[in-house]
Amino acid sequence: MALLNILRYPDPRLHKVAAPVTEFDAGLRTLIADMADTMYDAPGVGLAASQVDVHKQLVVIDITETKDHLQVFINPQITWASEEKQVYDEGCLSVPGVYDGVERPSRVKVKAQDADGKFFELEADGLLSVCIQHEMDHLQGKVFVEYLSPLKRNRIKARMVKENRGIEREAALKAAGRRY
Ligand code: K1U
Ligand code: ZN
Repeated sequence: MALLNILRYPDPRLHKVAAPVTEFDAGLRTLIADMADTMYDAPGVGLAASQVDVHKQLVVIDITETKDHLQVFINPQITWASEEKQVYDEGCLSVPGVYDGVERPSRVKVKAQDADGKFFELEADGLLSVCIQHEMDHLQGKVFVEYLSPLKRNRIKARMVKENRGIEREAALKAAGRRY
C-alpha cells in the first residue's frame, strides 16, 4: 500500500491539463491501486490523478459507504448532460474543510476506458454524477472553488496559503529534527 501526496490548493500544479492515457500496463495498475489507497485513507469519495501530481486522464471513485465498489475512469468523456441542474455541497481533498454549493447538470452519460483499455459507458445521477463532473474538472486543471464568487474564493485561498505555510514549517522542523 502506498499513500500519495495530495496537492493542496492553490498549488499551481492543480491547474495543469491532463494528457490521455495511452499505455494500459503494470505501471498504470500500480497508480490506480495507490490512488485508491490514498482516496480511502483521506477519506474521500473520489480522486483525480492531477491531485497527486500525475497529469494523466485517470479518476478513481467510490461513493459507497462500505467502500467496496471502486470505479475507475480512464480518458473519460461526457457524451450527454441533462438540461436539469442540481446544486450539491461539494468538498475537495485538495481544499480540505471547505464545502460549498455548486450547480451542475443532474445527470450525465460518461464514456471511459477501464484498466484494461476496454471502453464502457454509463449514466450517472446523484452523488456519482456530481463526483464524475468534479473529478473531470480536475483533469482540465479546474478546482471547484473556481465556481464560487471571487470574494469566497479569495478568502479560501488566503486561509489555505496560511494553513499550507504552517504545514510546510512543521515538515521542515520534523526534517531538521531527523538530521540531529
Ligand atoms: O476530488 C476530490 O477531492 C474528492 C472529493 C469528491 C467530491 C465529494 C463531494 C462532492 C464532489 C466531489 C471528496 O471526496 S471530498 C470528501 C468527501 O466528500 C467525503 C469524505 C468522507 C466521506 C464521505 C465524503
Ligand atoms: Zn476535488
